[in-house]
Amino acid sequence: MIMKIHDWPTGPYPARVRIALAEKNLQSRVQFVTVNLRKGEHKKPDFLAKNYSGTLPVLELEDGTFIAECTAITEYLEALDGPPTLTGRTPREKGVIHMMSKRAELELLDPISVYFHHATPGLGPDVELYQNPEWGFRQRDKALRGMHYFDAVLKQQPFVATETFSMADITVIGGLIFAGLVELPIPAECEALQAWYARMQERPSVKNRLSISAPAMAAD
Ligand code: GTS
Repeated sequence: MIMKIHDWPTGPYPARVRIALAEKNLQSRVQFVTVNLRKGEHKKPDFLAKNYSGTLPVLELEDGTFIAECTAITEYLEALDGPPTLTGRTPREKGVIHMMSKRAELELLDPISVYFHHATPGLGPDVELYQNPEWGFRQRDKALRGMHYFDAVLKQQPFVATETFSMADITVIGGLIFAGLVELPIPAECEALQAWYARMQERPSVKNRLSISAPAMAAD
C-alpha cells in the first residue's frame, strides 16, 4: 500500500513526519508530493480541499482520506505497523509523551513559526498578506523561554518525555530546525538542550530526512 505525503521537503513541520517515518522504517511505503509554499500553493482551493487549515504536511491514504497535523499523522504511522516506539507503550507513557509534544508545539515550534510569518519576510509578500511584527517578536521571546524550559527538562532526563526517544523529541527537533532557519540560536547557557540536540542530529532519521525519498511529482 503506497501512501502520499504532501510536504515541503525542507519545512520544519514536514521534518517531523519524515523523522517519524524513518524511525518506523516506513519510508518505502510513501511517495512525497511537493507543495510549493513560497508560491502559496498551500492556500489554493485544490490544496485547501485536502487540508482546510492550509498547512503541510498532509498524509493521503489510498482510500482518499487526508490526515493533517503532524501529531495525528505520527499516531497513524505508529498504529500502522511495527511496535509502538514513538507515542508510548503504557498509558502513562502515552499521556506524558502527548503532553510534552503538545508543550513543544505551544512553547517552541508554533511561536517560532509565528515569528517567521510575522516578524521576518516569511514566505514573501505574495503569501504573507497580513503581518504583525510586534506579535511575531513576542512569540520569538516565548520560544526562547521555551528553550530554557526544555533545557531544564533535559538536565534531568535523557529525552524530552520518557527514558527513550519519542514523538516529543521529534517535536522539539522540529522547533530547533525552525530556530536554525530563522537564525534564532539556542542560548549558550542552555547546555543540556544543546548537547541533546547534537545527539539528536546524529540519528539517521534526523540526519537523512531530506533524502528519504524523491518527490513523486511536483505540484507546480
Ligand atoms: N499544526 C500543524 C501541524 O502540526 O501539522 C502546523 C503545520 C504547519 O504550520 N506547517 C507549515 C506550513 O504549512 C510547514 S513548514 O513551515 O514547516 O514548512 N506553513 C505555511 C503557512 O502558511 O502557515
